[in-house]
Amino acid sequence: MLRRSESSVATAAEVDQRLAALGGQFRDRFSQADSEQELRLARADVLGKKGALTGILKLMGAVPADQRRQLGERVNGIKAEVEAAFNDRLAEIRRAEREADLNAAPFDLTLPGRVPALRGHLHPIRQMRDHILEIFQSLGFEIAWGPEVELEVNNFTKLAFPPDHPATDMQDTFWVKVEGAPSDVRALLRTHTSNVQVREMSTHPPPMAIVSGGAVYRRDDDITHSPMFHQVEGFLVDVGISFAHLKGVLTEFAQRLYGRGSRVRFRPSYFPFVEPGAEMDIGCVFCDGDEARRPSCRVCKGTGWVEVLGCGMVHPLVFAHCGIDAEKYTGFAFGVGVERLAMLRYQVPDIRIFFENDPRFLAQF
Ligand code: FA5
Repeated sequence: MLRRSESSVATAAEVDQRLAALGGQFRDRFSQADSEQELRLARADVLGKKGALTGILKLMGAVPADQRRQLGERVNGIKAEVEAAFNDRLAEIRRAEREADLNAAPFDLTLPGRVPALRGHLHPIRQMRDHILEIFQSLGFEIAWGPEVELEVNNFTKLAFPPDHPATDMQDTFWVKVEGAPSDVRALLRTHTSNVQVREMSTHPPPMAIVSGGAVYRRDDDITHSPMFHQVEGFLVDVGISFAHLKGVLTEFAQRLYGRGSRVRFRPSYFPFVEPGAEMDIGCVFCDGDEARRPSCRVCKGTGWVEVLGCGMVHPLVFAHCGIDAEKYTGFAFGVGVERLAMLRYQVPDIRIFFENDPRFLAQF
């Protein structure tokens, strides 16, 4: 076993030996490094936590005091040489990179961009909504928008829904809590786009011809009913407007959408905010009303017709609620189901497919 003085001597000799071994080999490593990353790795091999010089520095504590100073100066001198060699090589590498950049072929900002192989597009329901709006715009209607979270007064009350009307039931409607509001101020996810009628008629004097589109919400769910779906609402108010105008505009709309030969029919129906009221059906494109296929057709349920919109003459009560003189003005209104029209146009047999967002389906539009 070595005595303490012998072990110290051995350590001094070991430091000496290791310094000699380190010699100039770090210079070779640095000059072989071609990138900043390689250079930094080479530096870590010398000066990093487990580096050769760091190991030597750790031994210095065991070197006898009388030799420590001289040996320490040598070690520090080598450390300074390593740093200087590293900085010189780093400067060389950076210079070379800059030169390579300058000599590279110039980047042409005017080159056309690369077209991605797969391009997205608007959802088919959005395309359909926009198409419907465009048809009405081409017939002279202006576009207005309304909110999806609406006050009860605009969604039901001013549209003359009696307070106990089934559409206002908890089963039909998604009510929204309004923090801090008085108990008679209630809000909901709008159940139809007819709220836009109330908003526009309450703020603009006639004449007006307006269309609006967007999402609406109901507690509905089957192959032709979805809890979230889209409607386009339209209304026209002026002096002398009759049911004949309504039929003319909606028949023209259906024919522009489905072609001149398309069949439409109007059936009397009830909505609290129109009088008289009607529903417009379009001939079922799935069975085409064909005697053999019609009875088993799931989409038209054997009738040969699919209901696409509700409509009618604006009720005088609605005019009164919105401050319009019902003695002077008359008007018609309609609300179209966008998904229904899209199902018929693209022959999609189940409304839910639109919202599953399967790329194989969406890519077809
Ligand atoms: C209404 O929503 C009335 N606001 C329409 C209206 C406007 C009538 C102006 C008179 C004047 P209705 O609930 O029938 O009516 O809905 C209109 C259309 O929306 C329906 O013809 C149907 O095409 C579509 N629709 C109704 N419920 C759903 C549903 N859950 N999913 C998909 N489409 C639906």
